[in-house]
Amino acid sequence: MKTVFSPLHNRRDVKTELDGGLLIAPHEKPSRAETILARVKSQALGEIVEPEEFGLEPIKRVHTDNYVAFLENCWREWQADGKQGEAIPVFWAGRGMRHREPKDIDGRLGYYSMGADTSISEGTWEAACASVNVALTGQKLVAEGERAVFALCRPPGHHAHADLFGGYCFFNNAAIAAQAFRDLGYQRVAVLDVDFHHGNGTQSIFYHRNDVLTISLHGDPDLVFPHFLGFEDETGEGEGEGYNLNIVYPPGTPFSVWRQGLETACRRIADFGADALVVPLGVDTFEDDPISFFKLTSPDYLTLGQRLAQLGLPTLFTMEGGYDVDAIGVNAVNVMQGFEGKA
Ligand code: B3N
Ligand code: MG
Ligand code: ZN
Repeated sequence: MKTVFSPLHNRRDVKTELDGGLLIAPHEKPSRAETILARVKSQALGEIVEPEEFGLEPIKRVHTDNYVAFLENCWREWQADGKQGEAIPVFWAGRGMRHREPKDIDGRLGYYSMGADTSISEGTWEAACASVNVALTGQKLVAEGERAVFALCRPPGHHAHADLFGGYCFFNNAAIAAQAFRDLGYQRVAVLDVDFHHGNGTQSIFYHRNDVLTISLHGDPDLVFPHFLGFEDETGEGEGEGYNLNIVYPPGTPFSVWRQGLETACRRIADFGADALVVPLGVDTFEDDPISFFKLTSPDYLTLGQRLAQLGLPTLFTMEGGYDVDAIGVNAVNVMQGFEGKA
């Protein structure tokens, strides 16, 4: 299987993540992608491809023009305002307030974000654009006939809404790739999010549509991020009614239970008649992940890959979460090797 990778992911190297009232060292860090790449190489998974440049047009099929402009200019504006640290939102439009874009950078940071966990600094824009190019290059390779491609995206994307960043995400790589499949003539695209966290951005982007089926298996949002979306009664709206499926699990969930949801998801995708599959892949479902609470083990990721392959669809994997850096290379590449038939 080919892997698409961009060294430009390293341009995102923030020093802060607001957690527990402290500015801690970020969980989402460059070594994550480097570790996965090293495993791709050591396992000889396949060719490693640099991304093509796709520009902003495919991004704007999913994200609003104003949000894209905000991300492009945020760091410059923050610095021009004389701020000393990294850009972190601290103000939001609470209930009863106006949801309109303010002019100043503090207001705009709040307007375009869902939390204060995700700092912005020099290079975030370049890395986020490169991550989209990685996903779109993978999408193009699949459309050209590759059975499956691993888009080693960093930063991740599945939390990003049309006009919101957060949860370490800026552009929704998986949603942009799914839209690119549609724009190339694929009629029905399925997105199966197997990251520990709800794919709230992807759900939101396609919530009113019946041409992109969105499914996410995740930790109960009553207990974990993203807190305000991802419940099982969210099934889509309007034409999209019935085209969103959330499968929610409690702390301690082992693979034997999680895989029942995977089975439900796979049957739904087959019924839908998908002609392409995008898999936002997080390995923060791992038993030793520092911020999550599922109990998957490394061999379980082989089984996951095998099951996804049985769908028989052209498949694009986009890398999302996973923070046990010692294990993410093995676990992510196990999915690819399972997909290719390794037991
Ligand atoms: O959820 C957290 C969080 C939880 C536990 C932590 N510990 C135990 C130190 C620290 C942080 N933070 C909110 C932001 C999480 C973003 C999730 C990103 C992700 O993997 N999405 O798929
Ligand atoms: Mg998920
Ligand atoms: Zn995650």
